[in-house]
Amino acid sequence: DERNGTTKYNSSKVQPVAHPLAEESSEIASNIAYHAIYTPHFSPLKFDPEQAFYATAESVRDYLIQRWNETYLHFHKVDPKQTYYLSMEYLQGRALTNAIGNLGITDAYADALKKFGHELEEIVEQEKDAALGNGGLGRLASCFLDSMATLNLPAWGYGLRYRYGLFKQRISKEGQEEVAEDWLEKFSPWEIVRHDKVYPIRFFGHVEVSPTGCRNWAGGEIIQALAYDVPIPGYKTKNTISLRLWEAKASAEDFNLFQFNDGQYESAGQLHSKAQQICAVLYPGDATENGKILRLKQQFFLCSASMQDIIARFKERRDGKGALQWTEFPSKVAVQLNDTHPTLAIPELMRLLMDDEGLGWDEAWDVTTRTIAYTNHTVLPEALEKWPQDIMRKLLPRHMEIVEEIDKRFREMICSSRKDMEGKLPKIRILDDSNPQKPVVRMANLCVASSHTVNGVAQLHSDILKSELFADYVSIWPQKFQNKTNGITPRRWLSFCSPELSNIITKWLKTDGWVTNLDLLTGLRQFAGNEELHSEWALAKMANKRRLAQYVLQMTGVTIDPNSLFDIQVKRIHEYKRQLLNILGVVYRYKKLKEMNTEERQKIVPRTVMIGGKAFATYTNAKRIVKLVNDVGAVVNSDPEVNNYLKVVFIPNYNVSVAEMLIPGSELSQHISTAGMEASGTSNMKFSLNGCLIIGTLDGANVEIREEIGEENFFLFGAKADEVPSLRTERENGLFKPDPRFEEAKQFIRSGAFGSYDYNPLLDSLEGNSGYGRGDYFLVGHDFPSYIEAQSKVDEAYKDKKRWLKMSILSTAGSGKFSSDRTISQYAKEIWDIEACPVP
Ligand code: B1H
Repeated sequence: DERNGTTKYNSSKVQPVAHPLAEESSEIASNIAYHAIYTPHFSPLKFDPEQAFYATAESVRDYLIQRWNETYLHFHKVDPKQTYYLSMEYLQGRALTNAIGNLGITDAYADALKKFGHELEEIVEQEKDAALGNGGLGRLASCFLDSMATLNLPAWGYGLRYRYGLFKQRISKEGQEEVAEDWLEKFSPWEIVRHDKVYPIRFFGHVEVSPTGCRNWAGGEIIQALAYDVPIPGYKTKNTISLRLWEAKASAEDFNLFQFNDGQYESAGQLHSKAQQICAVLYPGDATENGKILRLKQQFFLCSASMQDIIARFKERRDGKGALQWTEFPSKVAVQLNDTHPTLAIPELMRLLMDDEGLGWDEAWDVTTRTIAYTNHTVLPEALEKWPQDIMRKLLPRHMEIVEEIDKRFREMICSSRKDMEGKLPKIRILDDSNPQKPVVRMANLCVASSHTVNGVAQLHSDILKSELFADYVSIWPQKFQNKTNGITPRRWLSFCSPELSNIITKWLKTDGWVTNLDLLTGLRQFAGNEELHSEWALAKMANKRRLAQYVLQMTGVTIDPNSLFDIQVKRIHEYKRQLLNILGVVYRYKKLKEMNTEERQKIVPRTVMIGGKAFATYTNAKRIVKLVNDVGAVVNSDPEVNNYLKVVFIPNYNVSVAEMLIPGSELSQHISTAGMEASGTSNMKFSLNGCLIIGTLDGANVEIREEIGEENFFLFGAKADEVPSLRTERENGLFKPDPRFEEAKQFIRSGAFGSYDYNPLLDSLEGNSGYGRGDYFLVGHDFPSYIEAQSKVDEAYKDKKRWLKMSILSTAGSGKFSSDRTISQYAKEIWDIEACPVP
């Protein structure tokens, strides 16, 4: 090696060896050194943490590729029924800790890196988060992949390879600023480009009819979808499945050399730049006409590439096994739609079956409806997708025809066999022509009509779907509707993010079997009052709190006391999630502290309130909330009278990695949405699993968490879902009498106590009588008094250390149900009808 002796992998005297599957730390070190030299991404002078990360990742990748190949070949040989999870979002976060943890080689890698003078903890920090998602829906998809692999299920994910993921959040004097997140700046070591997996995706064009009446989509523009596979290793199994992300490309033939040579650079590469736009960013704003077309293009791009790939694989696996039987397709393929975003998979499958494979409508419809299942993730009206028919007809003329036919046949079915429902047709049909200026396609209706199963994501949410949003369909297809309460992977969200607590759990349960069988955590209940466990538990929590305090100091410059109660609310900023209720409570607490004398203050439980989350770039009130939290923090934290008793910190740029740091250090977390509005929530499960207590409403999965851990271990407040409509009506009728404490908190902000920014428009949304976003639609005023009282109960409980520790242990002990392994097993059995296919 010609490199000079200053490089660390040289001076370490480790011999570079291309030996991918060693498990001894010395062999691993050799393999890392090998990659530093032969898979180089940097000039060879340094082996700093960044270079070390890439060489380490390349080395881990060798394991993954080996297993991925074996898994693929095994599935190909056994040919089991396989599930394909279609999602516009995956929030993968970092992969290194997870990969070596699932492979069971963490210690060996830590030792290997020591030979180069590096600490594993420092190296993993080098990795950028893959943030190809917005929030819970995207993170759920990633947890599901981990469980599918761990359960050895023949199941895959399909998504898009966005060039820029979710924006990076910066906090300035103005509040939130969005910066493009360049997760591919250096490149991602985890993806494998599949140059042989390329499919043409058509846009625009027209429908041709042949003399025999066959319809065919032609013309328009064609963009290529190229596959990038991200291997997803299961925990303690060889099975390694795939997250296949599509990238858009134009082909060389589409590059007009003549124009280019003529100096017309832009028009020469027109299709290339159009292709680039498709995967440029996650969820571009859809306020403008162009934005809308682009979002619809993205959705179709995912659906068409994935369905073509699924059909190709179906054919590949039937090869040499006799004639193709399309009726067999649903016994080999299950497709799960992660919300309505991939709805176009339905008309695309119909099109491919009819126009390319020659099936008739009835046969194609039968295959499609036995293949597709749909998960609903929200009842918020603004999130229910409706696509203008004119846009769809222009971009996807053949699909619009198919959707019209599905709508027509649905109406005919109702008129012929469900006369009683005829009056409901305008509401339940797929096309909505009620506004002749702007007819739309209702994607949720299309999904319900075309899926064999429709599920909600927590019991309460599924009940609401059946009694409200989809009530009419329940009377038509009662057997379609199911619940699948969400879950989280215990690997990332306990084992790997809090090794301290994990070791204690393993010690007391005398097994680490809980990592794949989370119900075993109930075994902790018998020790919930054990003093020895208490002191170990408290030590682990304290270590995690110190690590978090260190992080907060680094990121915000604010010093927080690890002996104070760590109270956290982290999630996307949305009015229904009610960060405003949280901060109004903080403002009220601050005001009361100011009014106390020193002696009174000394009885107060010191608290550190942390709030984090991103606001959608054009969501004005959400951005005002971010600014308010920061402004309140600035005043409170620098107020010497009270800042020993209260600190308020806005955690910038909340993402998966930040969550892995925050959650283990939390003691109280807030899940305080207006009842009936949060479909499930999944961070509530992560906090609870980590022994953090919840203050929350009876909403989403909170209901089930409270059932599992016991109502005495949950700080409940607020209106119930079934009371919300009448409370809103009451409000509209001017009958709401606000609590004086609520008025006091708002007035304090209006008085300018937190600076000169005009918070009146934000606070005005909590006043008045009616209207969405006005008239306190989210019932902050109604729930404020019970919220304040629940917070007092929190303080009381925290004063009693033994009681708090017991509650904390019981939270972890009661969290077994919320493993995504349980959720995915239920999908596998009750929706997909697939079975494990472990690689021997
Ligand atoms: C959830 C979304 C969502 N529900 C539209 N719906 C989007 C809707 O980019 N878009 O257009 C993106 C996301 N996300 C969340 O799903 C629910 O709010 C949570 O309660 C739930 O836990 C999560 C997973 O089921």
